[in-house]
Amino acid sequence: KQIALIGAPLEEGSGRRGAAMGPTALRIAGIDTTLAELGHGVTDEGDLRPLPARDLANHPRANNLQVVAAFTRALDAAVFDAAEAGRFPLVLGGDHALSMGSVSGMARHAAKAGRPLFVLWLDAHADFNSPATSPSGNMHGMPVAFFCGEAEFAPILEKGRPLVDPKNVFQVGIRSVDAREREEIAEHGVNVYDMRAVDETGMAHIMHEILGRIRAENGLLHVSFDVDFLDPDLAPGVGTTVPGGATFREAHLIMEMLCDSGLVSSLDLVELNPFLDDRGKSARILVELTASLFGRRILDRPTRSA
Ligand code: DIR
Ligand code: MN
Ligand code: MN
Ligand code: MN
Repeated sequence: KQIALIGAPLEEGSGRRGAAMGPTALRIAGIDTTLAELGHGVTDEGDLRPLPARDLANHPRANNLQVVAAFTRALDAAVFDAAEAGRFPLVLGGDHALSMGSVSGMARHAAKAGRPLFVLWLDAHADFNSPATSPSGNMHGMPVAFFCGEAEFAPILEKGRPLVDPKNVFQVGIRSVDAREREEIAEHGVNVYDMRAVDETGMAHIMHEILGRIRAENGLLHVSFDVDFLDPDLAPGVGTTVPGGATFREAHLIMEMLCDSGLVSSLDLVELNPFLDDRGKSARILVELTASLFGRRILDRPTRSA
């Protein structure tokens, strides 16, 4: 594959400092060399540094809207351009508000190709708040509502942009959902596999179900990986840890099955906060998991189809 690394040092969506150091930590942990060693062509496009979107009014219930909007626009363009050029956009975050831009860029790319876009959301949180429902006002809790067309609270991207059908969103690992958010995800038909579902049915079964549906509909798949999907013992370098997260094996199996499926067209690595990390541990785990998504194997074995 030809992979475009796109740095998005956004932290203003998260309500605390530190996530802006994420792209640097992922580079220091060797994201570029690791992917190159697997035989991929890797181009590092560096970090986006957009100026705040002064054309937008700030919003009392959407903190730092101008900065988040600027990154959304810059990523929408950078991810779309990379995908159109036949490259795999890999976004180095940055907080999860950046997915407003990366997913929107992929939604435009998919619409142009006449294929549906699916999103696999690996997270402790559903991120389906809007300014009206959010208890915090932090925009990293709003990206799914944004790219599904719910949080149309500001003209961040042009009207009529391609949206993602909430029924094409699969959330895995969820274990912290706000009250109004819970009603919203049910109302809109988001496919949620919370940690209880992972415990009861197992990751392999869940992934077969998800990948089977995407393959049947000839979809493109965007994967958005929030560090807090993982258990905090494994990955402490994130601002919003929630106990009871995915184990290394559960996360690794997802990556191996995604790799075998050949369906993944883009990836975000988000919410890494190196300031809170334990000697680069979380950054290194993200690089390991990404390597598995891009073809690193334990042993060669016959591929089971989804
Ligand atoms: C909470 C926390 N649901 C909020 N969200 C996230 O502020 O909306 N934490 N995404 O990582
Ligand atoms: Mn998130
Ligand atoms: Mn989260
Ligand atoms: Mn709604």
